[in-house]
Amino acid sequence: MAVNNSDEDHEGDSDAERIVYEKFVALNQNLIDCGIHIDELRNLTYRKTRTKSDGGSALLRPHSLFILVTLVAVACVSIVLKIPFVEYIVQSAIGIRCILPNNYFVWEATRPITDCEMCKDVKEVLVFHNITREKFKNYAYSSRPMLMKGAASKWPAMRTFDYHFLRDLYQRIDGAYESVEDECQILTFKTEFKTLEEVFSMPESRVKLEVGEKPWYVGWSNCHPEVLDVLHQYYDKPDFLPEDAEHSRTDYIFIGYQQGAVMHIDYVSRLMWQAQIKGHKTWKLLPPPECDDVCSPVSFRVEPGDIVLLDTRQWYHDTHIDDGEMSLTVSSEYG
Ligand SMILES: O=C(O)CCC(=O)C(=O)O
Ligand SMILES: [Fe+2]
Repeated sequence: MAVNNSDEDHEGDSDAERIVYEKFVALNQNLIDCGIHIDELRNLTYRKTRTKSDGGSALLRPHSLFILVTLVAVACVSIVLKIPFVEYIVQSAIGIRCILPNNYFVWEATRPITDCEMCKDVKEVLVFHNITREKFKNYAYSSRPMLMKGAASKWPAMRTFDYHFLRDLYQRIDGAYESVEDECQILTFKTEFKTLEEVFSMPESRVKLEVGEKPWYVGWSNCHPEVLDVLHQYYDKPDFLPEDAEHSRTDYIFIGYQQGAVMHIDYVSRLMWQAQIKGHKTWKLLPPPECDDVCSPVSFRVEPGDIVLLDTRQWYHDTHIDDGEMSLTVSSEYG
């Protein structure tokens, strides 16, 4: 398929080409909003011209590599020197989790080509009620998005966790804030926050998103042992997961309003489970671009008490919270 040189030059494209182009723009909208030109993204991520039989990782063409190396260098220097504009672009562009391996550009340019079998027949999320470990065994390690209705509804966290509970926890445990900066990670999406301490210092009117206040949505990993000990008094890993599954030692919390996470995939080593503690959230999933021809987007809404299982390494995902509600989730990885 021919690659156009500019955003505007699309006359003569077939419908299929236009759809692919629009999808590409949608996937990368947050980067485009940050001023990254569509051609730079396309050089890094566009892989329609490759066939599956190429195998191996994606675009390691010389000019892509040059742009990639330059972007990574700029990212590192800007973070070290704290150059605000570039830092902002880089932070907005980071998919999720660790900066370097997880830098959106790096991950996009080096991730392996997906085997589209993983999404070929998936038209919707697979919903289970009262799932048992025995029944789950057959699905446990598939890339099929799954929704376990009400599986967390009896967790004490459902009655206890909120912004103030988490704030008090972080304020009273020595070294808790520092642990997020030094060993864990915070994802601040479209907000101006830089640290968890700033998130927990916003005025009450913004916590409640009163009229005139700016929406906010953040996520962070919890890796301080005392913080984890307290959190785990209120929930445990879902009981339907296989007994011999490996679990991540850090748990994530995502909290906030309106647009949740922007469209991204994750650089992680395992599958993800996420329990919806508060609020209703809609997940939008897109197959990787190389599977556009055979796979479809999937969307579903979760309620408090539901647990989502998702291969966030393969499915692009974004989230949106119902208007006027605060969403709060806990999540972790298993594999
Ligand atoms: O909960 C969200 O809004 C996004 C979570 C996410 O991106 C993840 O767990 O990988
Ligand atoms: Fe994610």
